[in-house]
Amino acid sequence: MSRNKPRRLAVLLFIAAMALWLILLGPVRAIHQPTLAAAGVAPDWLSPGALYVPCLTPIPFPTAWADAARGSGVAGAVAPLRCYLPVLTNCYCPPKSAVQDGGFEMGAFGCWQHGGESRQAILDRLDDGEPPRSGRYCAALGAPVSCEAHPQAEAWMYQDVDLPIDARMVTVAFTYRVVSNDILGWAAFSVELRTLDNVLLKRILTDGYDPPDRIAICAYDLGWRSYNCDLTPYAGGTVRLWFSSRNNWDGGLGIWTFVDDVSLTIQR
Ligand SMILES: [Ca+2]
Repeated sequence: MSRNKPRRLAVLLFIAAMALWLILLGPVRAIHQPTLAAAGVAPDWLSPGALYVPCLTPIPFPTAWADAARGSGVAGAVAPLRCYLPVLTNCYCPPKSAVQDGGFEMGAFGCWQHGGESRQAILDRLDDGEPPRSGRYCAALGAPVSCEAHPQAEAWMYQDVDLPIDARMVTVAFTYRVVSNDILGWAAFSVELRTLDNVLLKRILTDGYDPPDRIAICAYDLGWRSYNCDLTPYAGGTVRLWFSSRNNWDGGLGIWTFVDDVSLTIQR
């Protein structure tokens, strides 16, 4: 019995050391999200929606894998990267003075928060089979529905951004494509500027099918549209860019909207 004690202790110490290694060292990875967004490629260990907590930041780290992802083949380059400790739940993306993956080219919502009763998805083909506005992917808020009465429903997404106080001009720009069974008022695509508590600061855009005769047409496709808006008065704050596609009332006929190329231009 007494001879087994040291062995048991050694096994326990070994298990404890392995557990410590798994908890503290195993999950640590180096990642630079803007680099990923530019490359449009995420390494296979990066789980969309995972929470990445910044640790030693910034630290020098070889970027050979990032260069390989971009296809440049340049190895050995060194750049300051952030070190993140992945844990299990939602995405942690500190607000930046830029929209992170505004083209949705990571193929996942990533830094975009999203929700609602209607579909939220990142698609490489629109529901009619056409490609996104640019690149390989775009976001879809809502899904095609039959041209009949539906309950009130919404799909939304947002990203928080920092608007630097020394900005001389701040502009947000995006493209969107509304397909609506109903007329504006009953159904709409909306973009808003909000506080981080979701208090409305500015209605950036409300759009939908708005014919003079006010007669709805099933699955009316408004095509890709571009829009930009001056946000300079809000420089110096952290704000929320909120996108929503909404069947406004019970009995509405439905709407779905594609979004791509969301960007923030800051002039100093
Ligand atoms: Ca895109």
